[in-house]
Amino acid sequence: MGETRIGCCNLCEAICGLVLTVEDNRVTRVQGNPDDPLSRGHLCPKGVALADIAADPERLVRPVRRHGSGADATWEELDWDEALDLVAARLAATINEHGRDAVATYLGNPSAHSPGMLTHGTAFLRALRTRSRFSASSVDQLPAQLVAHLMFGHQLLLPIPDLDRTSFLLVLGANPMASNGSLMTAPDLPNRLRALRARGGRLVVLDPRRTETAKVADEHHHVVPGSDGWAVLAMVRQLFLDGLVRAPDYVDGLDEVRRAVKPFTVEEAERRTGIPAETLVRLTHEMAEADGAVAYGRIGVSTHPWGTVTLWGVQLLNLLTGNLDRVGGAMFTSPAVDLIGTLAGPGSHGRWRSRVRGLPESAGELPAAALREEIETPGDGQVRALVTVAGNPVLSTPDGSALGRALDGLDFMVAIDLYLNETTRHADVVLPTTTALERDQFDLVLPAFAVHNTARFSPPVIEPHPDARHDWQVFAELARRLQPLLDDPVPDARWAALETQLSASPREALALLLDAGGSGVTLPQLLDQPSGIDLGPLRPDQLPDRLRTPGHRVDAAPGLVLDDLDRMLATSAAPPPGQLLLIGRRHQRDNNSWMHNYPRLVRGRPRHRLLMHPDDLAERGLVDGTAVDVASAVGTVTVEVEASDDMMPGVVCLPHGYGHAAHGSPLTTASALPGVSVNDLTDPARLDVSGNAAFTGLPVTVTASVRDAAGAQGARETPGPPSLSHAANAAG
Ligand SMILES: Nc1nc2c(c(=O)[nH]1)N[C@H]1C(S)=C(S)[C@@H](COP(=O)(O)OP(=O)(O)OC[C@H]3O[C@@H](n4cnc5c(=O)[nH]c(N)nc54)[C@H](O)[C@@H]3O)O[C@H]1N2
Ligand SMILES: Nc1nc2c(c(=O)[nH]1)N[C@H]1C(S)=C(S)[C@@H](COP(=O)(O)OP(=O)(O)OC[C@H]3O[C@@H](n4cnc5c(=O)[nH]c(N)nc54)[C@H](O)[C@@H]3O)O[C@H]1N2
Ligand code: SF4
Ligand SMILES: [Mo]
Repeated sequence: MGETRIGCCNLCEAICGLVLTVEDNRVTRVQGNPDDPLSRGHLCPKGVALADIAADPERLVRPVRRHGSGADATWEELDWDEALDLVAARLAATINEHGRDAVATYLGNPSAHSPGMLTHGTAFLRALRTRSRFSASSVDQLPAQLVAHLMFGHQLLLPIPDLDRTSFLLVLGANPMASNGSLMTAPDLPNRLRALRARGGRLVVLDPRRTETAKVADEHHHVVPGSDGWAVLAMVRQLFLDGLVRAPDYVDGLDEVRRAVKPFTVEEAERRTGIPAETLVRLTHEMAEADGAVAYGRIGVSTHPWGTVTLWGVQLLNLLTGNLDRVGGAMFTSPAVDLIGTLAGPGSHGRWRSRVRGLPESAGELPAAALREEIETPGDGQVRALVTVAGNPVLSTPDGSALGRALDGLDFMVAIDLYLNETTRHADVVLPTTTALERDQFDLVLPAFAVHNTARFSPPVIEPHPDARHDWQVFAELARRLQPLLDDPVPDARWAALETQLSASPREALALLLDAGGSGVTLPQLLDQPSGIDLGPLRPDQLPDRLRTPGHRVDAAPGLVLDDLDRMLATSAAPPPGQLLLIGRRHQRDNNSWMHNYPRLVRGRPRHRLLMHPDDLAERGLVDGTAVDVASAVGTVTVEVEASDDMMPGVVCLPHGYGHAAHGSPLTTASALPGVSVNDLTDPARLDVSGNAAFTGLPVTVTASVRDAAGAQGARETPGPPSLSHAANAAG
């Protein structure tokens, strides 16, 4: 029964190919596509739930406008023209009265997975011309982008593990068995890791929790959260000491690196990280001597007080062991569409500063952790209107509760989103868009991070709802309606260029980008081969040509990073007395803060609990399964605790993206789900030098709950806005 269509999943970076069964314009079956050259039939439970997104009766298809607020809010449906005119008029009024920076934007994670966002959303942002730009990048991968910008000359020149050919993979702060890989597009991770070990390769994991990935590794070491920089820099130092440095001749700054890592001895690293000194020495030698080795660090070392330093150290390990740009090492991809030199700029840091805290922009954006204060602090340039796109910063950025309160003080907020969520429920107007299965779907970004070069285009699998619009149509309409209302419109020549960009559909834009990419792949070929085109394994020996630095040289010793070493050296090794260090986690069936309203994904064992080592429970007289109060400098939440000997003693763990009930989610299934928002505890003052939020290693206390267990579902209202006085020694 039904018709078979080839499509793809856009929910995570693995970009799996799908075979879908469609009956009466409904997806009735989702399977992995065995003919996809990258995903080879892989599918995870979230991919199956793609069908639920398109069919969900609680998903918005028409614009809605809020009347009243908080629990009393009601939502009125608007027709598209009325809604778009209203939004353009309110944004124009704010800009005309208060200036362009008075409109802030926040782009959430799924915007990277929508072609229309990348082709048309970017044009809309350019039409707004605001410096108050925020996104999920600064609660995610900003340090990796900054390191690539500084060392290799472009924020997207990210070295990718050559997973299918490496013989030594060192993983820091990533759990690809649950996340399916990130800045390493690698669907079918379990089989790829099995193949690594079958060919005699080794997998070594450093993580404060014995994760699903650690459990399939050859070696796992617990590491004190936030301390990884000591481990990697001690390994770099060891390479120099033991004469193992094999850097290519296009590298500058090796002497500075050698001097800078002097204080990072393996003995001190042992004190800081908990990893024995002799283990660090051995791992250094194993990596240097392997036939193709690569170190890879992700969220656990990116949302980290020293994310930039640590990821710099990770790239130094690859570079100095001769593994950059080498088969089996850390390699650059050759995607059909090259974003470098087309849609993406080279990156930047510190070209301007945030108004309130003076934080430097990075990659043209300000830290998401600074959005609340920019809304609440009066004065010139105060943010008075907000545009969110596919995001949920109330659950996903530090001290989200305080941000939620600040949103109610805005003059105007519009959200471009599929749902009323914990953030968009504060909006005045929500403009919904079609979902991935209803639009042309192709990846502009993720093939640039993939472990194998492929290209793929998927036409719509089902017809969109007749009242729904594509995101690119919404962006184009908003930009066109805004322009004539501005006292100071976009100058003619620039507007003409934007109008050209807005009037091509994403499909047409793709054809042009493919031409510019020079890979030889054309749109007709992609349409002809819906399972995707195999462009071969990652190619070695692209350096130094591929580098975007002046003179095509790697800068091994960027000043910004070296300066931050002093901040790291100045911290004490002793953990705060009586406190535990909080880390996060992901589960295969969670997807950041959304998809909790699909019953098939939330079934089963509870996943929201605080994980704690049994010794830490015993020491506090706490009992497995009971409610505990978890308190940080920012707030307190009450949640059930679960004993887990996977945890490093002294470390506790909560997932992000929960706390729907306490944050007023109107969605039936999600709001009935237990759990709290970890970002009611995280601290906007803790930042990496890039401006990225430092979620990990947050000091907390855990005590038996003073509230009854029934209260264990809610976040407690946190008293007043937190003090930002410790911002100066942020991330301490
Ligand atoms: N403490 C802690 N906090 C974290 C993290 C952590 O590890 N620990 N991780 C961080 C990371 S890595 C990320 S990426 C962020 C994610 O945080 P955000 O990007 O702020 O939010 P998401 O949870 O991804 O919410 C996505 C929203 O986009 C909507 N959406 C989905 N698809 C589409 C679409 O096609 N079009 C439109 N217009 N909307 C769509 C969904 O309905 C949902 O409301 O969270 C961060 N927050
Ligand atoms: N199922 C699922 N898949 C996802 C997502 C999802 O929400 N659900 N989100 C997607 C997104 S937006 C992203 S960015 C990626 C993230 O992809 P990953 O980085 O693989 O994500 P996590 O599973 O959060 O893994 C982070 C690991 O870091 C560890 N960690 C925490 N602090 C430290 C530390 O200080 N040092 C070290 N060494 N380790 C530490 C944690 O214990 C955890 O195991 O996943 C993507 N894939
Ligand atoms: S691994 Fe990611 S891309 Fe693949 S099916 Fe699951 S959610 Fe979709
Ligand atoms: Mo992310």
